[in-house]
Amino acid sequence: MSTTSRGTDLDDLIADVEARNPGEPEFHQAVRDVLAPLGPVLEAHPEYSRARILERLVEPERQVIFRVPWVDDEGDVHVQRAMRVGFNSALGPYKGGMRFHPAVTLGTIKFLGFEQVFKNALTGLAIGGGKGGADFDPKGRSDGEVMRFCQALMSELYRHIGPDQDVPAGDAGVAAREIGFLFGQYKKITGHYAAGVLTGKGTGWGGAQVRTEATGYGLVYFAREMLAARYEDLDGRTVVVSGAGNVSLFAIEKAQELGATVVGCSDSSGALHDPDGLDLDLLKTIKLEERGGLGEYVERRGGEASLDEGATPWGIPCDVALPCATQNELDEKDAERLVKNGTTLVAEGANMPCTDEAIAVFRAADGVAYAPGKASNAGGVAVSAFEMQQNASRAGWSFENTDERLQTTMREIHETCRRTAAEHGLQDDYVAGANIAGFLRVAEAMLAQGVV
Ligand code: NDP
Ligand code: 2IT
Repeated sequence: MSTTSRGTDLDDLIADVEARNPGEPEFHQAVRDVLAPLGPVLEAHPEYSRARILERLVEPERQVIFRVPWVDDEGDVHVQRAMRVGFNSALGPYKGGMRFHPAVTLGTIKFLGFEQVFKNALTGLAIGGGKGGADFDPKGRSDGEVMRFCQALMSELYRHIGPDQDVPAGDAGVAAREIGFLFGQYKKITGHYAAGVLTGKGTGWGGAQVRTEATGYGLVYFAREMLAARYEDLDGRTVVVSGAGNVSLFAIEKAQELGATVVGCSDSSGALHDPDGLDLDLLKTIKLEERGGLGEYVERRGGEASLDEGATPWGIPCDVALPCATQNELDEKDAERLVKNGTTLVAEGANMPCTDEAIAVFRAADGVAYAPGKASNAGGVAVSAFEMQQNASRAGWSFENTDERLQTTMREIHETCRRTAAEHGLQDDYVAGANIAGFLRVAEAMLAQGVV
């Protein structure tokens, strides 16, 4: 890999990150992915190396880890570990979601926080990068249990967040219900109705229209731009998404609206194949209202719908693949199957869903366009930033207006990725375009703000 003018080898820096952050492979992976295309940029900008921009970027500005004890419906006490990482505030307050999942570790949150820095930069909005979460498993928990856990978590988190400091939102396992409970407890403790302290609030009390739909819709808007770049559109295409959560369901909705047939999705029980096209109303009832599994869908839908238990959906032939479940859910074999089955577009709805080996397969394949999540799933955080704007001005935008702005934002991110890649002699390279463009915006702000 390239050497910067100060003599800092990028490989040395990655080795240093690995040594200083042991046992955090996802964080190492995210750092590697961002740094890989930066060699020529650092050569062109020796001032970044002199100011140690990269060394500062890979070190979170702050990390808070705390205990969350809570009581379940039977009266048993549980102890969870929660955390919030403020990664970079050069462009604005720390901004990023909270994830509730039993597998959450500090390494997970650091990888997500690091990605968020560059994603947020790509939106062109005034938001820094941060992320948080807890190893709490919401599956099978009652509303009362989830409320008590959220209240216990906020009893510590409240002192670290604020509309100008750090603004959490949802991520996997955290959506409108949890944001409501978190906000209620923040208000109770502080005595302030600081609407801009959290985003993803209910639309009746400070939440932005379209925030619920924004990541999935934005992903499909981005895919539409990728297709348009080669004079194609979504109409008549076959699509497969993974996951059946917030991002997936609204990606399915928008893809269907734009004329695609979505024939597969997945959840933790397995891969659902519905050759007639997914019945989204039924899927939403089962996944959002009943919090059930995809086996229910097969029972109630009938026809040719089937569930392949424990499988990923990447064996289902499709033109467009949208991984929207979780990190590293699509590996090299999955990528090879997709390419073999004729998939020509892969856009990430989840954060880092494709392994490095899978990405290499897509990039080497002829005629396959691949977009990394930090570009294609930025619609969610963009509408979160719109929510902050509305909260600060005590205004409310309509659904149509917000959706229009989301479309514009996704079009601009797409354009930024392509232009930046082309400027560096890398035609159609969304990976290089996204990482370089995100990096340049953050680096310039850090340089201007001095050594802090
Ligand atoms: P949700 O919790 O709403 O949904 C996640 C879905 O993926 C669920 O259906 C879940 O199954 C499934 N899933 C999770 N892990 C696995 C696995 N190992 N194998 C198979 N299925 C799995 O999360 P979101 O939709 O909010 O987030 C999904 C991804 O998108 C995450 O990577 C997140 O970071 C990213 N993202 C989210 C944004 C947002 O606004 N929410 C914004 C940008 C990115 P089950 O239903 O059985 O639990
Ligand atoms: O990964 C993400 O971009 C999110 N989970 C959304 C973050 C936000 O602040 O809306």
